[in-house]
Amino acid sequence: MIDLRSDTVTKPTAAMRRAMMEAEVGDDVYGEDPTVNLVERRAAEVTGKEAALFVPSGTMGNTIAVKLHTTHGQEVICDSRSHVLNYELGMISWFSGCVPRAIAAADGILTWDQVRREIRPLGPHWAQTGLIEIENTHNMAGGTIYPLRAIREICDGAHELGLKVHMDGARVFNAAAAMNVPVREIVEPVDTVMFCVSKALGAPVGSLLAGPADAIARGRLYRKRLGGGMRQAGVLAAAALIAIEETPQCLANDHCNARLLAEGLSRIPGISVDPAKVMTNIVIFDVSGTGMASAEISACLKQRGVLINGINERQMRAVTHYDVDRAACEQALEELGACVAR
Ligand code: TLP
Repeated sequence: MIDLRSDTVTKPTAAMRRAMMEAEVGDDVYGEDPTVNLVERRAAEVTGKEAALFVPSGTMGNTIAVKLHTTHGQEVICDSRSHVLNYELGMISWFSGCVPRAIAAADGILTWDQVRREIRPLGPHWAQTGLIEIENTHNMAGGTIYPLRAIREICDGAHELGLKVHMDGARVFNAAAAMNVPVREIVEPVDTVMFCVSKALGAPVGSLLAGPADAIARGRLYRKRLGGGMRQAGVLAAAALIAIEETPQCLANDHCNARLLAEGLSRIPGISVDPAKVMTNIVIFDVSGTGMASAEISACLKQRGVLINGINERQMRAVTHYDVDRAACEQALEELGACVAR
């Protein structure tokens, strides 16, 4: 199967499997797992933050971040297609008791001007703004990247008003590879950042939440409350370390393959996508011109050995990663062409 459903499907590399086998471990709830401690230190270093927390998933990392920065009954400003709003089972409300204040941003990229207009004080009718959340790269907008200036402006504006900014940087390493700047430079202005090692970086499990030491110490308690005390998690942290050190160099290749896919897709009648907008490893394309629903196309592709999911009736998402090479992308295009031509 050529699996383009997500970069979450990547299998651990041989180096990761070796490191997992040889990992030194201890009970991380006691803070005694040396490999977890190492990955947390390394994550703090690469993000330029004081401390980091190893969590089982991106969802848990975002959930803890929202909880750290807000109190019950506040609003969280985010983009209308953001992962925190649409794909985390309402955790903003369920765990933190907050209401999302969604802004429909072009390409998923918020600007300070848009954010500024939605900030509310506590009033007779309003819930106070508690946090601003930005997603970089933006998944459902097609792996789009925040310009450094936009991040800086949002953070400067927010900080002046005493507000915090959390970055869902599940794929911030993809942004760094595409922009050719270090991750720490991208995340420098934000208060906290979550990044996933389990996506394009290829580790089997895990994400890291980085930020100020006192916030991360409080986050550790929320992680335990959420059932995220993982004990001998060094076996996972070992793979995470390899993911952080070794995979970033390979991401440019995934981005080339995504561009190749987008260019091929744009030549298939009935499919529309702008290849120039594909900056990283995610391609969102519109199939409405084919007269087929995305579910029909998915089903046809599956029979032909290709997995690509719809994100709604008209749009589909293909995500490149190290387990799908250029030839496989070309094959996927051929099968897609055949499906829609029927
Ligand atoms: N994204 C998954 C699905 O949940 C959609 C995917 O296949 O892309 N932030 C962003 C931007 C994400 O894309 C994801 C996962 C998460 C957070 C959550 O990470 P996990 O799945 O580890 O909870």
